[in-house]
Amino acid sequence: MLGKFFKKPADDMNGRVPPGQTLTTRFPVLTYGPTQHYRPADVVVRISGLAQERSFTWADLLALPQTTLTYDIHCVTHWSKLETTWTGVRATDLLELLQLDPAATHVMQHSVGGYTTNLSLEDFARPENLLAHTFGDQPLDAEHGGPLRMVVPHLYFWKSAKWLTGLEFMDRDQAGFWERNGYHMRGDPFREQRYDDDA
Ligand SMILES: Nc1nc2c(c(=O)[nH]1)N[C@H]1C(S)=C(S)[C@@H](COP(=O)(O)O)O[C@H]1N2
Ligand SMILES: [Mo]
Repeated sequence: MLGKFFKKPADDMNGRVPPGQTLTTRFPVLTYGPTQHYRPADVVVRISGLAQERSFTWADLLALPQTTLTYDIHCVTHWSKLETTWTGVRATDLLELLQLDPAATHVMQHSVGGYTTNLSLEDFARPENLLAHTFGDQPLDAEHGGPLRMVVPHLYFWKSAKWLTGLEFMDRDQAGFWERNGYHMRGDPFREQRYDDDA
């Protein structure tokens, strides 16, 4: 089933490629349901739950420091893509502007269309995580979550919500869309945490 675009890595590149993954040079689209279409003017990231409520518009986000980072991404459907370059606002830069309730330990990402996915605060607050609007040197395509998506590269890619609309802070871990449907609560690709019964 390995087609033209997928190749098994010759080796794991000294641990760079997680177990059970094959490399692709394409950029597959993985969406449950339709691609959502919304415009930059409609982008609002709403902060809710155990944090002082506030909203970030497109202009607000672009006024924050912008960071460009290159890293590998890993989808639970067994493809990995090396060296993807993204630009956006670091999750840690956003967090500095928020007033979190000290009880907050987890965060739920919300998307246009109702997709959700959960993270621990520790997994969210990593300096490589971006609220990204640019892929390579182009505005992020709608099918990949543009105008704005999360990119959380150390976890399987379902943990990176496309068409981000909200971050809800919580005092316990709650399952998002795929997590309710059998996926792992954390999703570390290097531990192959694909399904909820994986260690
Ligand atoms: N809103 C939303 N975000 C989503 C998804 C989705 O269906 N809806 N799919 C997730 C999954 S399973 C993956 S692998 C990645 C795919 O991102 P891509 O389509 O840019 O490759 O987005 C994640 N974020
Ligand atoms: Mo996925």
